[in-house]
Amino acid sequence: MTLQEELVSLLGKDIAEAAESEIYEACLELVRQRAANIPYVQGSKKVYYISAEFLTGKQLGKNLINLGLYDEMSRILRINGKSIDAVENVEKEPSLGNGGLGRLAACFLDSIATLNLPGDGVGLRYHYGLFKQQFRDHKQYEIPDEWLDCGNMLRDTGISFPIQLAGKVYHSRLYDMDVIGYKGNKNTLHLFDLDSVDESIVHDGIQFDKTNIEKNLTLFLYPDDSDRDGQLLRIYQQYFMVSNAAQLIIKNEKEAGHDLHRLDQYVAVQINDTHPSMVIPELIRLLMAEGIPMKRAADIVNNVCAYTNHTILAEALEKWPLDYLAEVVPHLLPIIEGLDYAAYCAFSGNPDLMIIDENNRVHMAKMDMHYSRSINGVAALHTEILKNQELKPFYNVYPQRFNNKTNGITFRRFLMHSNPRLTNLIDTLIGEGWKQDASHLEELLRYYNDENVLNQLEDIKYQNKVRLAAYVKERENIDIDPNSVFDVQIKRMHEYKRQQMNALWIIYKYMLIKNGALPPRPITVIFGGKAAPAYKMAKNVIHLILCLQELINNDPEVSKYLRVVMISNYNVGKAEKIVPACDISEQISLASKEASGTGNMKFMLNGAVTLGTADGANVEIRNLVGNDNIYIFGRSSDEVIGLYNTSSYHATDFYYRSNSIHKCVDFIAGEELCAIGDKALLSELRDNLINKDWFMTLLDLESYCAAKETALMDYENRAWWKRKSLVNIAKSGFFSSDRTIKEYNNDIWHLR
Ligand code: 26Q
Repeated sequence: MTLQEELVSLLGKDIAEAAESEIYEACLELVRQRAANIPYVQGSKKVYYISAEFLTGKQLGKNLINLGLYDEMSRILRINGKSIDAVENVEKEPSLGNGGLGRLAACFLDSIATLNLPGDGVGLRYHYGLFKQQFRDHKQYEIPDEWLDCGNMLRDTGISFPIQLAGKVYHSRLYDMDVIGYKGNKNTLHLFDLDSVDESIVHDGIQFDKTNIEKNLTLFLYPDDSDRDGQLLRIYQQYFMVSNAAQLIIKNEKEAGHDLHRLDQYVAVQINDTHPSMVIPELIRLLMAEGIPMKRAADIVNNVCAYTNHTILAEALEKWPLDYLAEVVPHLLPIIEGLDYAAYCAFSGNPDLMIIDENNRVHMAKMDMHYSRSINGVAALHTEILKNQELKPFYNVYPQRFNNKTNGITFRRFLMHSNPRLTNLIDTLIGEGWKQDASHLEELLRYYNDENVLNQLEDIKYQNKVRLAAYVKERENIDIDPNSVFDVQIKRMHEYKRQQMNALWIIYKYMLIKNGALPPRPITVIFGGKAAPAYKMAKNVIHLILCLQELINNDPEVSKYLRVVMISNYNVGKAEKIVPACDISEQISLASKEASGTGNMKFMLNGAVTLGTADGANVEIRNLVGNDNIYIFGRSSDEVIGLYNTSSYHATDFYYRSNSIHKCVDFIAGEELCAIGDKALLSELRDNLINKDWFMTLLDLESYCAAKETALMDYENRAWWKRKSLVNIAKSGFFSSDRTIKEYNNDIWHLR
């Protein structure tokens, strides 16, 4: 049967007569059938990637690409008057992650399968993923994200484990999703759930009874944990996840007839930040239940586990009160205390190295570092900061455990799927080898002086901008001009990422235009991002941006030169539409605070030029493309760390020293914006910038404005800019997650 015949047979009617939703279901079934014929990756050792988040994005398009069916399917639909985009749109996006960490886990699963390595993901089947974001009155509102109620790729396995929570036994249910590699075999993403979870307890947006564990355990991704009940629920979720993971591992190993004393020969466990850290005591507990003494069990687990750190922000390093753990997981307490006592004996009670601190809080990262064979950061600079600052006491005692694994992204989704035009051009220029070995992209440098190729690149960027402009018109009802410069900042809203600095630049530009200093070409500043529901300052920044959008786009004088768009409900699918259309990629975090960033890599791969600080993976981008092909500004991470250590940054100094900064900051709570927005919120934001500014916005503001001006001027030298764009694409191969995963395997997992 041809693909067309298969599809028609599954549909039971002609394609032209079928609705998109019917075609979607038929495609889903076709993928299921094809996947069923693909063998699982085989090998004698397997990695379990345990993560509270897997931000997979929509599955259909990616699976069709990896099965090699996408182009043919797209053609068949087109000749029948249908568009594959519309069919893919039927699928709801599983938003089972917040941002970078969750998306990284999804890219890693894609690469593990593509490289034919045995490796499964283990996580939770949240009924609601990250909330959906709506804007009303220039503010963010949160509503539940229902994703399970339409065809999805999960399969009920019938597998269940008993899980002890607060002395009561619950029975889990395991759902599996195929992870199909690109031209490769398949692995599995295991997501655990509880049958009794009840969606009807949700009310008023995303509120629910946080104490009813039976009904709420897997209801939401990361419920608000600003109060005690929220924190307890997080511990419940985390333990539920890791106990299931540990039981799955032991079950598989016993079925394979492996000797549990040699678990490290058969299994590697990667702990994705501290959220799955309790897998360490849980595995020890299960090994003890198999008759292995505690000390021996701890040694075994120590050789199995590896820990990845994704942040140096203190508030994200989990420390749970011992009595919370005593309430939720009393059976783990003797083990955690035993591990702490072992650390006490080994390191003469050095408080820096203790798992339980003097306030009886359990430091999850410290437990990870004592009981993992590998500790890694996610970009070169980040790993250096871990070794020399944040985790220094541990580096001193376990130097050989520390290593760097610079993040990566899957090019199958963030180029082949999201940017078909550029994909085709690359294929015709250098062949298809880059799809499995991204370092081949460097061959594009041959075309550095090829006028014709450079013009094609420019034309593709323009087409992608037209596509985005149409989408923005349709979804947000805002007109943007594809001939303007697209300057883009899309990522979670957080003070350290400094969207507020970009907003201050907009104010600065607005005032210049008002004073007759007109830019050579219009500029469109595009934002997208969600703020955590309880994070006030991040919500205030959204408010500011939405007020600026209203003010500027409706000002006939200014809107000819400057427009602002905040795209609502930013998610993976929207990233795929926005990234290929970007000219300038905003990566402006305060140096030292962004562990790596992965959006920066997606933009680079799609030919955008980075405007950023020397932070995270930006540093590595600069080393690859050279200073001519990136705009780096602002204080270095060493300088920033110095300022924190000596408490010598005072925002007021900068506010009073510069008239221009003064005026921009005051504009936030000035007449124009307060006529549109909420004076209290805007004033709070302004006052915070002057009196606190914990992430040093005003410190870098002037050098940011200068660097952005240079970038905008350079953009006018079209021949130059096109070459910058080409170099960025050509040098991006390093950031393929295939490269990252090869490094994890060579240095940590040693899968066979
Ligand atoms: C912790 C405690 C309590 C509640 C929530 C959390 C929590 C939740 C999510 C802490 C951290 C996260 C997510 C972190 C994250 O996404 N980090 C990003 O990871 C990326 C992949 O390594 C990096 O590229 C980013 O730099 C980093 O910010």
